Amino acid sequence: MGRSPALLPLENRSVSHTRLVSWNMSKLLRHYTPGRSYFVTVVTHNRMPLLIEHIDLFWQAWDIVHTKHGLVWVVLPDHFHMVVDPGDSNLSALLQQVKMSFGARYRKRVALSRGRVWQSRFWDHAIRDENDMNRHIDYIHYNPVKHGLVKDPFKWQHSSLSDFYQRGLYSSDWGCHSRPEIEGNFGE
Ligand code: NI
Repeated sequence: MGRSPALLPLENRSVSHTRLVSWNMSKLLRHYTPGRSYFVTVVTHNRMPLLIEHIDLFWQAWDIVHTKHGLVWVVLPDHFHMVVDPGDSNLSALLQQVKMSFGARYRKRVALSRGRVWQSRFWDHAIRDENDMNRHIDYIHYNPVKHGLVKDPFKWQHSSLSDFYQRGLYSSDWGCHSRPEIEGNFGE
């Protein structure tokens, strides 16, 4: 049974998402260098579920510090997973900037003068090869189902799955009927 993927309205996409749509897989792989791309998991302080409600601030924080490297991503209420190529930056410093930028915007919006927004530590894993990359891409796209937020991964708007679907990299019923077998530690 055919159906269209759940696409974000264009105005809800940040600059970096819009650019991602036009990338094809060969370009994705050209940007990906073994040992230079990292899977990261970053969690909010006390797992406060604030990211989706303030998703605009989240992408503003990314756009300010990093314009092109969020290749694969999912944002959940209390954490995010992403494949990041930090380029010439240091991964920890980059994530610290994103966390601080979001934190400042969030506190301003909710009129908090102080308070932690993020867990201080984050999980990172250097992508080893193409298989490892694919495993992490699937893990990211299946994550909203894993966390019980949706039954169909295409129903979760806050991931790069629809971009990958548009590029012909997933079938429209991927993850709906069977659970992808994805082993490993992902910093959940
Ligand atoms: Ni997760």
